[in-house]
Amino acid sequence: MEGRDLVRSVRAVGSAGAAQGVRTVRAAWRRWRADAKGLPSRGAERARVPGPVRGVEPGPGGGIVRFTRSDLRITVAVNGAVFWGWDGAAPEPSYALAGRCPEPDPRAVLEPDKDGGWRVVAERVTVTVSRHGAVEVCTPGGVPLRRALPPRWWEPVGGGGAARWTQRSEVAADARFFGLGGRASGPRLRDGTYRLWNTDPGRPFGPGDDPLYVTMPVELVVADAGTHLVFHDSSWDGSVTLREGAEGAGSGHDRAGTVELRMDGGPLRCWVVVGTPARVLQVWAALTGAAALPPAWALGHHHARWGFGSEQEVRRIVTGYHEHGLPLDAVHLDIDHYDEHRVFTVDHDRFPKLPVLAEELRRDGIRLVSIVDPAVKAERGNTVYDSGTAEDVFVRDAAGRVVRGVAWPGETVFPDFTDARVRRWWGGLYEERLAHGFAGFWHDVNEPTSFTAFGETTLPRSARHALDGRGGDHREAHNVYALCMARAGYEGLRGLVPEERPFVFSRSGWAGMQRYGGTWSGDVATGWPGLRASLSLVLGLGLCGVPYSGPDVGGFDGSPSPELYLRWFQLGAYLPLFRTHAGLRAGRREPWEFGPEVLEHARAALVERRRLLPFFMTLAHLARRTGAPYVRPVWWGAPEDRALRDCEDAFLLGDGLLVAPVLTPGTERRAVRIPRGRWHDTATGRVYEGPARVLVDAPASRIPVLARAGAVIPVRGADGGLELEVWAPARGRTGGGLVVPDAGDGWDEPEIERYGVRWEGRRVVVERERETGAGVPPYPVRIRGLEER
Ligand code: NBV
Repeated sequence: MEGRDLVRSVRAVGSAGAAQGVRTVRAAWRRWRADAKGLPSRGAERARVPGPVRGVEPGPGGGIVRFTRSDLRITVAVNGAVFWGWDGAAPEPSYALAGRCPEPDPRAVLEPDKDGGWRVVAERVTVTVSRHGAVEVCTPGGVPLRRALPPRWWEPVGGGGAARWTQRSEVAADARFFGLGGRASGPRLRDGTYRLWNTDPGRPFGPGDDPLYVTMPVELVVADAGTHLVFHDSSWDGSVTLREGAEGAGSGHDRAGTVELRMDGGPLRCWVVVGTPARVLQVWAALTGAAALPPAWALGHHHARWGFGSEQEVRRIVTGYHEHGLPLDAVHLDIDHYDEHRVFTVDHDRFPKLPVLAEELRRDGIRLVSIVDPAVKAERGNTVYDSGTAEDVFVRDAAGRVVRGVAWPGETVFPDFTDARVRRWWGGLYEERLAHGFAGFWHDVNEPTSFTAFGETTLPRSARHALDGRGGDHREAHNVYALCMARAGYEGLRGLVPEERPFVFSRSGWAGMQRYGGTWSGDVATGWPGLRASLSLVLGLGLCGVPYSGPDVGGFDGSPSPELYLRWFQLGAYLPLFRTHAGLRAGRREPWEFGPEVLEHARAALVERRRLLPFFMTLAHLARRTGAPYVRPVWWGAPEDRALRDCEDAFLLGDGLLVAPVLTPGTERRAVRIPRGRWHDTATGRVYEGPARVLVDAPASRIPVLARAGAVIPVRGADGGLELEVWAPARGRTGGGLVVPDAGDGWDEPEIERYGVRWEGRRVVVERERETGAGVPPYPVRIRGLEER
C-alpha cells in the first residue's frame, strides 16, 4: 500500500468511529481477496507494434490502413472531427458519445502519400499515416498540430486479459495543454503525470492533489499553428504525461512538446478536432451531447452545509439571508438530513415537516436541493436495499456475491448504474425526494467511494458490471460509474416531472457528463491555494465540455479569514454554480458571520449576480447550443496571443465580460492581461486598450470586472424585467451580442436574439438584427461607458 493511501484510510477510519474502523478493515480484506481471485494475474507480456504498412481499404470518410500486426481505421466526419481506431476499434460503443456518431465526410478519401504512407485530405483537416503507423494531424494549410507515433501494446502471452498500451505524441514547441477533466493545478497543465482514475482524495485538496473526482482523457492543446482537442475514448485506468516543448530562440532547434498516454486496457481509439477554440468545443459538444439547461433558479445563489442538522437551523439561515437583505435561491441538505445516513430517507425527528418547509421556501423563491449518495445501507428493512435486492441491482463480484463496501451508513452495497434496468430502478427513487419537496439533486461520493483501511477507496477492480450488455469489470466501469448515475437521475426526473428541467450536479463524472448536468469542486481546501484551485477546475472542466460547475465558496474545511471568504465569494458570484458550502466541522459560511464590512460587500456580489441572471441564462443556452463554456480562458478569442495563453488568473464570462478575481491576500490593485480591443472597467469607468497588461483597482468592495467595448449584456432591471446594458464601442467601431430570453424553466426553445451596436453621429445605436431587417430592441437599453476616463 502506498503511504498516501494509508494516511487517507487512517483518516477515514478515525473520523468514522471504531465500529466503522473495523468495517473498513474487513472491507479492505474482502476487496483484496476479491481481486486476488477475480482478476487475471499479470503474467508474462509480449510487446507489439503495428509493423510496416501492407495495404489499404478505402471506405467512407477515409478507410482502413492495414499493417503487418494491426489495422488502423480512419474516418473524417462531416463536421471535420477525425476518428481513428487501432485493432479494428470503432467509435461505438462509447459512454462519451451522445448516441449519434457523425456521418463520414464523403469527400474525404484515402490517397497515397510520400514514402509509402497514406493520407486523407478534408476541408478542415489533413491526416497523414506513415508507413509504420504514425498519425499526423495538420491544419488545412498543412501545418502539423500533432503527430501520434505508432502505438505499442503489451499483451498477455497466451492471450486472454486486457492489453495495456502506450502512445506518444508530439505537439508544437510553443503548445500549451489544458483539460484532462477537473485538475486543481491548472488551468495550464504543467509538465507532469496526470492520472486518469476518478479519485476521492479523502481530505480537502489543494493545487498539488491529483487525480481528483472528475478525470477525462480529453486534452485541449493550444499552439500558434492552431487549437486541437484530443479524446482517447477508453474509460480504463491510465495516465497522461505532459511535457511542454521549448523553442530554440531562432536557432531552429525547437524541442517538441510531448504527450505520453498509458492505458491499462480498453480500445486504442481517438477523436481529434481542429480549429478555433470555439469551433473545437462546438464539434466536441456535437459529439458528446448538448449540456443540460439548468432551471433559472440554479443560476442564482445556493447555500449549503454539511450539518444544518434540523429544520429550525435551515429556517434560521433563511431568515438570516432575508434579514440581511441577501438574495438566496437554493438551500442544500446534506447527509445529516437522512435517517442514519441512508439515501432516500429523512430523519423525521429533526426534519418532521420537510414538505411544509419546502413549500414555504418555494413561496419565497428558494428551492431545496438534496444530496444523493449511491451507496445503499445493506440492511433488511431499508426499503431501498430491499427493493434493490428484489430487483437484483447491486454490483456483484466475480464469484457472483453482492459486493459489500463501507460508506457513511456503515456496510453498503452499490447499484450497477452501467445497466439500463438499474438506471430505471434508481431513477424511480427520486419520486420519494420529490414528495418531500426537493427540486434539485446533488450526487456525491460517486467515484464511487468505499472506505477501506488499506488500498484504494473504491470498489474492487474485479467487481462485475453490466456495461450496458457487454459485461466487464470495475477496471472499465469505474470512471463511468458517476456518469451513468447522473444519467439515471436525469432520466428518472425527466419521467417524473416532464415539464421541468432536471437539476443534477455530480461530484464525479466523465466525458459527456454535461448531458445530465454539472459538477462542483468537491472538498477544496480552505486557503488561498484552494481559491486558485477553484478557478482552475471550472476553467479546465469547461474546456472538456462541462460548462456548469463551481467551488465550495469559502472552502470545505476550517474557517477562512474574512478576507479569504470575501474574495472567494466575489469569485463565486461570476461562476456558473455559485454555492457556499462547508464540512461538518468547518466554521460558518453565512455572509453575516464575518463582520459588517464583509456582509456589505457580499451583499453587493449577490445583488450583482441577481442582476446578471439573464446574462447567465443566455450563457447557459449558448453553452447548450454551441458548446462554448460560460467561463472561458482569456485566450478564447485569441489563442495565438502567447501572453494570454499563459494567463491563469482571469477569465472571460461569455464574450462580454472579463473577470479578474483577487487570488492573493492584501490586494488593493492587480495586474490584468487584457485581449485586443477596448475594455471598460465596469466600476471606475476607466478605459483600457488591449492587448496590454494593465493595473486596475481591486478594493475589498469588489473584484475587477471589465466589459468589452461594444458588448451587449442582458441584465435584470429594477422592475425585474430584462434590460440591455450596452458598453460603448470605440469611436468608429461597432459591437454586438446575443441574448436568449428564457422562461426560467420548461422546454420552450427561445430564439437567439442578435443585437448590433454602432455609432451614429454622437449617439450609440443598438438594433435588433433579424433576417427581415434591423429593428428597435424590445427591452430598455442603457448605454454605458460614454464618458471616457
Ligand atoms: O456528505 C458529506 C460530504 C459533502 O458535504 C461534501 O460536499 C462531499 O464532497 N461528502 C463529500 C461526504 C464525505 C466527506 C468527508
